[in-house]
Amino acid sequence: MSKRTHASPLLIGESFSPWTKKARWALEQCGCAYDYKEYTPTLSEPGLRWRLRQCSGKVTVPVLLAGKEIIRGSWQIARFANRADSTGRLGNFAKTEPWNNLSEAALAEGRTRVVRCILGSDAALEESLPGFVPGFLRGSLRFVARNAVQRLDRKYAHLATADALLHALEKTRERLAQDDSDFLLGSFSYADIAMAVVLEVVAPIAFTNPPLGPATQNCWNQPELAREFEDLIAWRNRLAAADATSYSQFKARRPLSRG
Ligand SMILES: N[C@@H](CCC(=O)N[C@@H](CS)C(=O)NCC(=O)O)C(=O)O
Repeated sequence: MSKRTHASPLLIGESFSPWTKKARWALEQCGCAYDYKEYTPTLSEPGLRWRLRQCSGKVTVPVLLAGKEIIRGSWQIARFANRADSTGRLGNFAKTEPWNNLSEAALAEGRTRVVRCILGSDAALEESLPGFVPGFLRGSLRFVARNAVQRLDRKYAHLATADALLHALEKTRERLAQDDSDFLLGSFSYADIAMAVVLEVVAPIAFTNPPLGPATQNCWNQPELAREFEDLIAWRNRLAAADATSYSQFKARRPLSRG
């Protein structure tokens, strides 16, 4: 992460969430210093509503609080970061937008897969309880976790469309092969971030704090898709392994295979 200062904007996010990963990656690529606060679904919601002065309607993270400005969502945060960087490191956002749309659709399908997998696993439900819940209580509090995860399912399932994930991966492969380049738009841009993060719902490598339990990690992995798109996994790994195109959640995982 970039060096923190007292006046740094505050990013509120979930370290396991691909949308938070997109926002952090974008901010760091642009050299924007930020403080980070982890959001716990359901438990952190009242605090977030208070910060946003929003008592009704949906709230989601990531959110960036920059002075009096509230920047909601990974796309707007990335635009904010790109504006703050005189070199426009993240590229032309008009050209990037179709890639971000593909990424959003793929991640929506990916999230619904993960959420449904957690709902089908007692172990993953127990792992999703907050860290302060002692082990011996987890089984009996599973119903609390199930209610919270069902709530997330209801909140987001309408965004998921079948095959959006497959479609996004195929388009990425096609484009990378076309130009025989590691960058979707010729040089590193937010399009690469948006599509590389899609692989975090197929074979995640970003460091997550608090760490995910083994049953939950299992739900974030799609071994069949990972096998089918191992060329894209290798591409994402190359971006993550190179200083010029990486960010803190990848660097924390090093050494990372370049293959
Ligand atoms: N389009 C938004 C999507 C953000 C989003 O879907 N956030 C989810 C991540 S799973 C969230 O806030 N979940 C926690 C909750 O709804 O309580 C973005 O780009 O940031």
